[in-house]
Amino acid sequence: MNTLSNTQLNDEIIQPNYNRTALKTKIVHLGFGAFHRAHQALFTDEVAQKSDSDWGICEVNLFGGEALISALRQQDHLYSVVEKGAESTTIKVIGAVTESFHPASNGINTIIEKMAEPQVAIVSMTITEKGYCTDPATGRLDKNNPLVIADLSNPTQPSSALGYIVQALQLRRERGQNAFTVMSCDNVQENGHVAKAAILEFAALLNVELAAWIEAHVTFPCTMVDRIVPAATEETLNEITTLLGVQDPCGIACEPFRQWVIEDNFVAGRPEWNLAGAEFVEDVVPYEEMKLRMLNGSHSFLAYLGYLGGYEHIADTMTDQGYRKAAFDMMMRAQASSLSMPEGTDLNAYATSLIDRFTNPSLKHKTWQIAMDGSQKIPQRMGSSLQFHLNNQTDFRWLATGIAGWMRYVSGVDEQGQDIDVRDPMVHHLSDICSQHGLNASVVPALLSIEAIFQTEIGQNEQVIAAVTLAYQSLIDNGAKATVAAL
Ligand code: NAI
Ligand code: CS2
Repeated sequence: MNTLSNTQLNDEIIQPNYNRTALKTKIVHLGFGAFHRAHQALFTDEVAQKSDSDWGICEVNLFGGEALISALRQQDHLYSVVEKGAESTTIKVIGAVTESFHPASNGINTIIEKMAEPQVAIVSMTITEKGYCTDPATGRLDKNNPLVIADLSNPTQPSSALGYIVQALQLRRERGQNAFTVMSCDNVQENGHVAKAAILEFAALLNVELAAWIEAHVTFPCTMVDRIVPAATEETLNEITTLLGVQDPCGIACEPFRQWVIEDNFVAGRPEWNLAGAEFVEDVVPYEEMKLRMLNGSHSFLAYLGYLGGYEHIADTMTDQGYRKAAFDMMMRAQASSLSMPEGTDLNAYATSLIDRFTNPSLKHKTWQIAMDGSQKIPQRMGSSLQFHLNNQTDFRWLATGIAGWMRYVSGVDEQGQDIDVRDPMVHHLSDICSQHGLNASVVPALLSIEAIFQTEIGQNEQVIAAVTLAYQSLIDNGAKATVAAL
């Protein structure tokens, strides 16, 4: 069978120019999803292209993605990334992956033993917001999470990322080895701090001495990650086949832009990701907040209100002047105003560049995809800035409309009366509440009372209840397009 690894590719395709057999598995990455393929793995590949780096990655999918791991193995762990700008396209073959595993095909122990190998210096993650098993409103471990309950009662056979990491660290401690760095690359506010708190709390419930060892030996750098990487579609995979001349089931398309800001705090070394454009800084938190509020906050706003308005993709919403203007105002008036950035940061230029990126017609980024897991996303994308506006008594109507859009969306019925396929770890709870109220504004205080999503200072605040109710009523009476245009 012709695969990426046994096919002679066209010279115009950027391919590994280094000796792949010299790479060592020094990173184990949990979450071989769309994003990691086009971000961390690509940066690591580029470092190997530009230096004598020996940093290789072992890819693991803990949930789903078994077929992807199997396909990756069949092509010698090579895969392609297509960068699609508005006018030009570049294709690269990534060579930085050395191994890959899935618990269903390789067993849990194989993965934990890999993480415990002494040369493994970093365990990194893109496991989605829900992978941290935390309460989204507070970022603390959710002890009622079924994965946490199961892993605490059977810690040597874990299923959650936390369980795997703690078990691997337990083995390393037992064997007198050094620790590894745990690096979160998820869109989670203060992702390193959240990972640290969840892992320490989880470990302490098993063994306080282990928790103390982890606290003393492991670091959890925060990172700000950015690149728009929509889920692969049949269309993008066909396009990749045409460009490569061979099928690549692991191929992924993304935008040309990429950014990675990393707190330089690694216990056992790290690749020189700066050679590929990453920035190492002392404090990432302001950059994370900027990106989460301005990019992701307006993305969620466009996802809920765009889907309701009949727009399938983010780029489609940008063709509607009402949405385009509202997204810019959301960025500048609701979000930028809530940030404290290092001197010299030009938030107006950042917002303008985000609108350009959202407009890229080559990227088919579905509003439905971004609308997923809203219970985990809304608190960090809109909650903190909402609190800022309450404290300062400033205008937060864009945030209220975004939250109302989410509430209208999770009702599960669109403006034409068609079902919406709502994906969310809290979907049952949300749909119970929505079905009690129907499409009635009384659902607003009921949803705002979910403390896992809205801290009481927000959820019980009369101004918030009134503003979200007003926006929700407008969505019912006038629909999403008119509500957004009236902002
Ligand atoms: P994806 O759906 O392609 O992959 C999701 C990955 O998460 C899979 O590897 C899956 O195995 C893993 N996963 C899901 N639930 C899990 C759980 N409970 N525990 C452990 N692993 C779990 O999604 P994609 O696009 O790769 O995004 C993943 C995350 O990367 C996002 O949630 C976000 O935090 C971050 N990210 C994504 C960007 C994008 O544009 N796609 C850009 C910036 C960050
Ligand atoms: C999106 C992000 O799916 C979502 O929720 O908002 O994945 C977004 O594409 C990235 O954060 C861009 O860096």
